[in-house]
Amino acid sequence: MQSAVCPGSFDPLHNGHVEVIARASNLFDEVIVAVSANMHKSPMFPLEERIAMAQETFSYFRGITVKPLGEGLLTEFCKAQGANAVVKGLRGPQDLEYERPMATMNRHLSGLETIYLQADGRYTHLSSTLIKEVHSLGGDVSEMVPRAVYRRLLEQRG
Ligand code: COD
Repeated sequence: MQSAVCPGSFDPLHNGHVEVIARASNLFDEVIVAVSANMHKSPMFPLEERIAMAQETFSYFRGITVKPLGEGLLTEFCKAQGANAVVKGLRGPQDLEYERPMATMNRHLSGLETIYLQADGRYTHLSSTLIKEVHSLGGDVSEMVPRAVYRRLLEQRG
């Protein structure tokens, strides 16, 4: 069985993430969405809530599971899960510049391969950071995030 891991902070998950993860699930028997606890900044949503939003969203998909990435190395997580590849979405050259050293490091550490999927043109402007900013300033992000996320964003606004 060929398994891949799609790691990220997913703070919060948005439709660009969902589209890439869904496409990864067409290429692999199993896709594990690994939600990172190790955030450089304090997240808007705690890990448990980011996991719950992803679980609700991907419950409608076959072959996709959601797990906490934990505090350790991605390479160790992949080994423990029996996954032989990591799948990342690329919006453009800046994403590639950001991802390239991590991919090289992961291959150096354990031979883990990284596969890049080009982001769909409908979603290349989406980032969790921009979505949080637009929402906090009163903008409508309902078309940019899954329903499970939008509901929680509205709850946060009160
Ligand atoms: N369309 C398509 N894909 C997108 C879009 C979009 N609009 N926006 C983002 N993506 C992709 C990103 O390129 C990324 O591949 C993925 O979605 C997740 O995005 P984020 O922003 O939620 O995730 P990051 O960048 O915060 O996640 C960083 C990791 C958790 C993957 C990284 O820190 C990591 O691997 N940590 C584990 C510890 C470790 O092993 N460190 C050493 C690394 S060498």
